[in-house]
Amino acid sequence: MTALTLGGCAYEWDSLRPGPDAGGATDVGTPRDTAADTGMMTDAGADARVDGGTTDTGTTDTGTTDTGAVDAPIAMDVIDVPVVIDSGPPDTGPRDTGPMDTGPRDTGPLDTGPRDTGPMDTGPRDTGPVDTGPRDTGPVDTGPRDTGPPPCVGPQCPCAPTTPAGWCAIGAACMGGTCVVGPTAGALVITEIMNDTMAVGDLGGEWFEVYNRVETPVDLRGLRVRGNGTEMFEVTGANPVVVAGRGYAVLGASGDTAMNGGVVMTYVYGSGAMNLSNTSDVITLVALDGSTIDAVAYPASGWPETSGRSKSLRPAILDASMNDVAAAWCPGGPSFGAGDFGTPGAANVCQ
Ligand SMILES: [Ca+2]
Ligand SMILES: [Ca+2]
Ligand SMILES: [Ca+2]
Repeated sequence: MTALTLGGCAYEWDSLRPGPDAGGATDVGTPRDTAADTGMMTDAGADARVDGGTTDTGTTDTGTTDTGAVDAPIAMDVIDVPVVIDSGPPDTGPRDTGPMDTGPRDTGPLDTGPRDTGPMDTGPRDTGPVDTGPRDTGPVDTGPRDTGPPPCVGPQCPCAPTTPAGWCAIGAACMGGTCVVGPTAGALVITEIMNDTMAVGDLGGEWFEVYNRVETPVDLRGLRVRGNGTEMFEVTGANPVVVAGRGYAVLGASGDTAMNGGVVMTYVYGSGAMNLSNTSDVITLVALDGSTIDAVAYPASGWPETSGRSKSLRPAILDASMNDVAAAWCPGGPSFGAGDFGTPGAANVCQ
């Protein structure tokens, strides 16, 4: 038995070791020495060492060196959660109450489903309390006032020939949704002239007809029309004066059907602006740039001239150059309105 002397007191060596040691031949302390305690000068073994890892699941320490495996640190699992962001335009329907909708826009009359994510609402008009999206395209708007862009009007408007909101300037054609500037010469053709009425007075009954040769509707505003002498008027107005593609427009002295023989005018220039002589006269259509779109000059003789019948360009001839000669014209019919003859606003008929 080994003794240690401290401060004059003698202690038994084994009583200072960690854990109880019986001091006998066998070490029964905790942790237990694995080597036999000889109870002599030294304890050949050593108490278990502490592993450097977080948890030791390896083999039991047996000696002075820990030869067991060290547990790998536990890595924290991070689970990615995808976040879906609605990147579509504002919802133009009533406030949605459902979950996220990734399908196309609703087209029904009432939107009670999930939020729209499509690009454009082409269904019926909104009926909800607040409309902040693009302008409705449906036929009837029963909801509050739209706050989207107003419908396009005027010659510079983006064209859309299938809707009434799209037209181009005279001579321009709509290609791929864009008005492509074209030559104005010949873009409109003077096709019919009612210069000598019978059923109604000339003052309110005169009119002439023009044909739009292109498929794109045109806005006539800005068009100037010259007669003989100093006669001239310009087509103006707050609203577009539209001629359908491949369609006819009638410009007349009066918009009163009781005075004009029963013609629905596209544009009324007023009898003070221009008169159409019963003998010889000229009508010239002038574009914004001053160039001539079409002109027709009829002389006092040689051209069809019958009181109560229009001068009608033969229906197979819809050309601004070919309408310069007498042979291209014929007396018009059938009777319309109050009883004069012609086809205001429609394809010509020779009678
Ligand atoms: Ca006349
Ligand atoms: Ca001509
Ligand atoms: Ca006609």
